[in-house]
Amino acid sequence: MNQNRSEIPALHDMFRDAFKIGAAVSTPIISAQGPFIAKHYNSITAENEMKPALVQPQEGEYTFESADRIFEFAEAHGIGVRGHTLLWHNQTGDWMFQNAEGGPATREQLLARLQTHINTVAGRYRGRAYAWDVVNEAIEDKSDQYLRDTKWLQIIGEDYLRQAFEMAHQADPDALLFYNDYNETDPVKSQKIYKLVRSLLDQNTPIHGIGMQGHWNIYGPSIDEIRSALELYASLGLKIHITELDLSVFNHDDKRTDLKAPTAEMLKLQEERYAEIFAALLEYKQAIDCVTFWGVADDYTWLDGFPVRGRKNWPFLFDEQKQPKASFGRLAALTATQL
Ligand code: HXH
Repeated sequence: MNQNRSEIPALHDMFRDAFKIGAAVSTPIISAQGPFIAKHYNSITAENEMKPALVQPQEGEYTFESADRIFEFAEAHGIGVRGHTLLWHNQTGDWMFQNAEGGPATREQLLARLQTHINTVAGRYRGRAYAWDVVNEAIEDKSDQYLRDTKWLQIIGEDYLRQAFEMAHQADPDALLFYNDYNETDPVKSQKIYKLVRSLLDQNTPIHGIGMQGHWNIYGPSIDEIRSALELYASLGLKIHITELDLSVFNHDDKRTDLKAPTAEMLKLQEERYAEIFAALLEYKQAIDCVTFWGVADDYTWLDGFPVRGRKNWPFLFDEQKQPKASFGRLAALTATQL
């Protein structure tokens, strides 16, 4: 866009009549890019710094410095915080699942640790996170299995899910509590997510929303698939947050590593996709109350290391110099006419 920085509208302001616009951050990124983040985003999520292994690396040994700084930054700028995440099968210390001898913990032991973890973490920030991803990625990808075969499932059994939400609600009664997952537009997986959340609701579990991660790319999923998933989840009467949006410029099976910059064709496709995806999200603005990008701008994305290590990716609305891309202009035009 051929504009001065001062004339560039704030991204979150473009969407003020629809939903909050968030970004995943880290403490170094907040230090380096605080004013840029505060200008464009009104919600933030810690990419890593509130995950179980980072806040409780060893039993009873809590490291809250980074998480505290993220809350302080947010509060100094009137930005909301989405907590991520209280229970996951990844980035959780091995100690969580082990007894003193290194064998498997018992159900009672693991439930007690879960209770302590959630009480300590969600309780520390009680009233300060407007939402928490309580459980991340508990559904199996293989179509013939329902729940992911994790230590949580093996040791506690299916009710670990309900228990986690009950504990989170007790620790922070005002926070909106989310179930968060990826491949959430897949027709088979989305039915399993629906089934899980339906069963939690049937047991009067305090769950308030579904987090659709949105790790998509410039080729898919199709808008029809995205719309069907939104329709299905909205039919539960819960809120939907898009929690980790990024549009990779590479297809799943593209393993190229030679590009130094996105091609013109990639940027064109990305622009079209951002426009059509946000048009669909605006149709569901009644159900959606936050759309979070899994990063701030193209200078850093977790996709630089996944699924191909060391391969640069350019998934966002702002380029490596923090300048708005053509995609940003399309969203400015879309919101000017639709909102
Ligand atoms: C998210 N997982 C997490 O929620 C977030 O906390 C993290 O910072 C980044 C992304 C997405 C994800 C899920 C499964 C996965 C990879 C990424 O596992 C795969 C491994 C190989 C191939 C496909 C998926």
